Amino acid sequence: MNTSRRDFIKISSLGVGGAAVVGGLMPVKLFGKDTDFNYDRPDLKRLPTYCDVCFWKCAAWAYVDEEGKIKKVIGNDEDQLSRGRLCTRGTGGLGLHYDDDRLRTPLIRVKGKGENAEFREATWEEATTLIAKKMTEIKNKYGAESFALLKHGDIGKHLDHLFQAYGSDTIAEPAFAQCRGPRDEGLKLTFGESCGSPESTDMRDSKCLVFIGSHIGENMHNSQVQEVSEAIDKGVSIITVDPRLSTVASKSKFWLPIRPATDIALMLAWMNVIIFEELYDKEYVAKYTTGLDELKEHVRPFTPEWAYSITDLTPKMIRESAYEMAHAAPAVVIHPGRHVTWYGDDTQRTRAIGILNALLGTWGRRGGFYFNEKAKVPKYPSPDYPEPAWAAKDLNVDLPFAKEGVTNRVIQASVPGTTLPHQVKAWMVAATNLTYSVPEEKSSFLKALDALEFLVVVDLYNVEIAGYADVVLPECSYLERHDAIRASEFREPSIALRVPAAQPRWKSKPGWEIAKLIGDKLGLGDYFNYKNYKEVLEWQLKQMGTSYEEMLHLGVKNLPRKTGPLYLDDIPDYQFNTASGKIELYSHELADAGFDPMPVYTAHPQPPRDYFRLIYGRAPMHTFSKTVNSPNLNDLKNENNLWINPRVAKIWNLKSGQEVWLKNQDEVVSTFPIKVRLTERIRWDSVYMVHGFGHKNKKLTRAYGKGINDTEMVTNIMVDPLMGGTGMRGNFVTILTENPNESVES
Ligand SMILES: Nc1nc2c(c(=O)[nH]1)N[C@H]1C(S)=C(S)[C@@H](COP(=O)(O)OP(=O)(O)OC[C@H]3O[C@@H](n4cnc5c(=O)[nH]c(N)nc54)[C@H](O)[C@@H]3O)O[C@H]1N2
Ligand SMILES: Nc1nc2c(c(=O)[nH]1)N[C@H]1C(S)=C(S)[C@@H](COP(=O)(O)OP(=O)(O)OC[C@H]3O[C@@H](n4cnc5c(=O)[nH]c(N)nc54)[C@H](O)[C@@H]3O)O[C@H]1N2
Ligand code: SF4
Ligand SMILES: [Mo]
Repeated sequence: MNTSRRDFIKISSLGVGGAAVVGGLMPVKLFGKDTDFNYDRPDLKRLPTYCDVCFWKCAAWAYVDEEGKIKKVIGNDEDQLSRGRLCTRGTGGLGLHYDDDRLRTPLIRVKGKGENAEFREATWEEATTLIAKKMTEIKNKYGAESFALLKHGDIGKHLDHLFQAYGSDTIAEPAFAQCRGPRDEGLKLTFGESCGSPESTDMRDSKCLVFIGSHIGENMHNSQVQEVSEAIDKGVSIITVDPRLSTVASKSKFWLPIRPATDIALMLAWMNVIIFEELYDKEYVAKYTTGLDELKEHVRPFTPEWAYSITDLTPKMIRESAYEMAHAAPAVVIHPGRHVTWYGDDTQRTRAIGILNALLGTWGRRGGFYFNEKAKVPKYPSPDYPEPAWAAKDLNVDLPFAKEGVTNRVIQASVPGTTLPHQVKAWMVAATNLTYSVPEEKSSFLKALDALEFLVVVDLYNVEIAGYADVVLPECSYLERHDAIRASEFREPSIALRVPAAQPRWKSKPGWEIAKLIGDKLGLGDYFNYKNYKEVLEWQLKQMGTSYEEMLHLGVKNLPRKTGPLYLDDIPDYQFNTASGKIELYSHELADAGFDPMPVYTAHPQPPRDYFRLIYGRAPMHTFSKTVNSPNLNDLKNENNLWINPRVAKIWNLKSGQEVWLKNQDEVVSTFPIKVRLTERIRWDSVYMVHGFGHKNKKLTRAYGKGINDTEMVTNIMVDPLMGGTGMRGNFVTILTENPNESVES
């Protein structure tokens, strides 16, 4: 297929901004004349940072002029994660610094809750004194464990430290149960380890790439997009399984427009073809895996013909795509995805992906998956943490494979009279917009919010969740703060430094200082034995054989590997970290816990008449709900659209650009309308929108009322019984052409 890297990048932008993948070329005016930026200007200072617009954490340089104004952020050439280029969001990340809609001072709620809340401004002294007082009260009354931390992002590390010093390990983040949890647990069950973040996919050297849902190119995880581009240049063949012609599907040799929720059936059929046509890597399978005989018997009935009526994919297509990957093996990546909480059997779907990779011998092979490595950053000296009586993990009763805190369990434990073994009484919510990121389970979320004795929100913006907070604290943007050393796992270990490129705007403060202020007030000063975070960084960098000064010049430092080779072939007698020491095609661990030892296809409900499955994903220029209000990125896309197949539009008499409202299977109606986008690129049984829009808070002046928040429509949650992931794609919506909210209001 005649695709070039430039085409991929161009299309990856869906029209705008994609060129920024190749660094700083954003085709919009960032700040006046600076689009023709001259980095050698003598009046500019260059300061190291790593991007915080998403969790890839690309190392970058911030350019600051003599007046202290940040003019530009660009990728650090030495960084494996950015390779000198930031994605559109990273380039536009300056908007998080310059957005005047940001929180400016600490706030204390005086009246009302939620959308009607009223706040007054407070000093840091007053706000942190109140927080420390409440934390002490709650600890005395119920134990520190009943104060939960729900967090995401870089501030998480600082607050983890605060909470553990205080005595609470009731900590959870949406990145587990709403995102990568099923993948990580599914891969661990199979290979004894996960693929990590950044994922250890050796895509630059792959001959075949298989994307199951994973929509690289819209999902803009930087080095992955660049490696896929590189592989395309080298003639990789791509297989994409997606009910929607995603960006990467449009660059694929095979686009398999699967009926949503049937992926496991396809994978079983692929296994059937690969095993019975003897296309698997016999030597690898014999040497490194266990359970082939059981797997062979298990998949015997699951022929492509069997899968046809389930998946809507022809046997020919299933066979040919299986041949394609088998012929390229082992230089194949069947990508395990990242946001995988779809249908509640997601850990098992990831197991199926793992097993396919194992059959093709890709794990630990060039062009497949390499063994990654992370730098060890020494812990700054502080006393041991007290041992909490219980932790978030103890709320994961009946979830034997939930190895991290599960957000929904913390929420359920906060509802009065919870059936869970412990009751949560207060939350600190930091850098996560829970009303957007965690779907509600039978409205337990609102019940919990109502019952909490105390809620602190630490955010950049006055986001929806802040309306329920007793105290709101403004963190400054990543461009205004020191942070922990970045030690991302990759082909080589590396460290990267973030220093402030500007002063915190208004009265906002960095996360480390917020943690320290509260810690000091709680009498935990020994845990925060430094004046500022620079001291911590200086100490840590010195231990690592470098220095703060050196890192100011380098920004990022790649270190030699210590854990051995990248690939299996160079390691004699490799033992996997599973009970058997091998890759477990058949999992005794699962069988012993009463679960299917090999993935099984279960039929999930399909949309009833006049309803469509709601599916969602990413736009290349936004990160979730957090960049929608950011000036530059909002310029690129300020609302989401509803993708609808033209055949459906004809029957429903819908026009392109028309505003519609949605109603879901539980009669939940969208707050705002969304504009129709007619496109053949989506199946007729599904509608699609980008996550993160439809903000309800009027203080977000650019984002308010623009489009629909998909989470609002996600009221049916399919919980993964292995690890508590909240499957969000079992929701069906019908389309309303008249404003359903008008009559209620008038
Ligand atoms: N620009 C940008 N990039 C991001 C992010 C961002 O916010 N913005 N967020 C980052 C984060 S944290 C994550 S976790 C990742 C998420 O990105 P991915 O892991 O790539 O997310 P998915 O949920 O797999 O991708 C959504 C795709 O799944 C398809 N899909 C829907 N239902 C089905 C189905 O039943 N079967 C199949 N096969 N496909 C289906 C949709 O059509 C859509 O194309 O993106 C990361 N990258
Ligand atoms: N319906 C639905 N739900 C989803 C998803 C989906 O696609 N659809 N995606 C899921 C996935 S993959 C993930 S990873 C999660 C992500 O879930 P979240 O991490 O909750 O994502 P956001 O909604 O972007 O919330 C980030 C919050 O951090 C704030 N923020 C931004 N910068 C800073 C800062 O420097 N400091 C502080 N303190 N705050 C800051 C933002 O204002 C925002 O409130 O959501 C999950 N939930
Ligand atoms: S992928 Fe983009 S948004 Fe994410 S850290 Fe890198 S440059 Fe920033
Ligand atoms: Mo995620």
